[in-house]
Amino acid sequence: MKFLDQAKVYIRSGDGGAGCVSFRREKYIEFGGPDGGDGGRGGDVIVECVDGLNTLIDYRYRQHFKAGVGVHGMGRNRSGADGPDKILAVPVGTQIFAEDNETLLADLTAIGQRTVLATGGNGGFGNARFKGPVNQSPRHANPGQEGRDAWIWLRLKLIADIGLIGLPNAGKSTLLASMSRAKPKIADYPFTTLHPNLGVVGPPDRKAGREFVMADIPGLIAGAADGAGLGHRFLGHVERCAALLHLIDATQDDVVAAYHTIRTELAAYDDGLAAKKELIALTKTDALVPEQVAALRAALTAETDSENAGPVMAISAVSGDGLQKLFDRLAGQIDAENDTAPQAGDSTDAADETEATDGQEAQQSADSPGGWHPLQEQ
Ligand SMILES: Nc1nc2c(ncn2[C@@H]2O[C@H](COP(=O)(O)OP(=O)(O)OP(=O)(O)O)[C@@H](O)[C@H]2O)c(=O)[nH]1
Ligand SMILES: [Mg+2]
Repeated sequence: MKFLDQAKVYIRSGDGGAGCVSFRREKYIEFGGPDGGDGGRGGDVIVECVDGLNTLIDYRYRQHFKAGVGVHGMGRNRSGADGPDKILAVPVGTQIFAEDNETLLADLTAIGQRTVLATGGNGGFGNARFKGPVNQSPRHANPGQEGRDAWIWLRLKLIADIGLIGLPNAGKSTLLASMSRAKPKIADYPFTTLHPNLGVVGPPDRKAGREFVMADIPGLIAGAADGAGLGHRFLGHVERCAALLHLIDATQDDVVAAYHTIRTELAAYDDGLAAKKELIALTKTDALVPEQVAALRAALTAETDSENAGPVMAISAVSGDGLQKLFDRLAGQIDAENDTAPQAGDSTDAADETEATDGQEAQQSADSPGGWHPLQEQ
């Protein structure tokens, strides 16, 4: 499936149906009276987080989403049907921004989470509602309220447990391919990977048990903050990882400089990312003799912040050396992070908004159309 992490779409909630003006007129019935029904409510536009998606590619081909309109009320006190809601299915980790691409409207981080983006218009009251002791044959009814429309941005930030970072050609995709069933493109030239890949990593000994998700993103180079290479564009996808795995190619000339290049770019992107727990692994050790590997590890250990990073590991994605140890450390790190991280109360926003919608319906009054500002509730 093609990867797309940003899309702009148009949404419109349904108009409410109009109320009806009608009077009962039947043979042998003396006092008919008003019997115009209410209009139906327009449908909402709802965004819902679903399982089994990891791209927004569907939104490249379809950009307009309109909820159904409410049906008009009819005589004999028949109310119009409500318009059906329109549900936008998005992958976990999608954020919804207003048209300015800055104002965050919703952040969907758990499967099943829903948020109403635009509430449908209320249906108008039929003339039966306006009957009173003074005016017993009202000849007016309310029109339905109009739906709301807006352009919004969908932005996907993948949610993986481990994010792979490193210079181009460091062997990130090779490691993902050897530890999971993902099949990213691998080649010995820089910028082979042009978009993030995800893989479910299981234990290298293939015994059932612990699994986690690892994300491979395109390589970073010096000056990425200023747009060099593919720039910082994909770093957002590792923002929410429990930990980063920094891969350093052991066969290059200066491993310490490579380490600092990436650290500088992380710091330039965001302080939060630079402070994130980072494990460091020297890779391609199959191409070197053990003494060389030991020397490089010592050089790197001296440079790195061992409190954050811990001991530098040595692995080879090709021969499989060190992968079991790497797996154990990554799994341990994810567990440690999950224990300390506060449990996110994800669904509260969505629940609040649904309640608000119900409240608005109750508020509807004949004269003043209930105020509803679906795109302003921040
Ligand atoms: N000998 C050896 N070669 C490796 C190892 N890991 C990766 N390589 C080689 O290194 C080259 C680059 O590997 P990739 O996995 O494409 O590197 P990458 O970090 O994903 O690179 P970009 O996607 O361009 O950022 C390929 O030719 C791989 O075969 C390893 O453990 N040992
Ligand atoms: Mg790659």
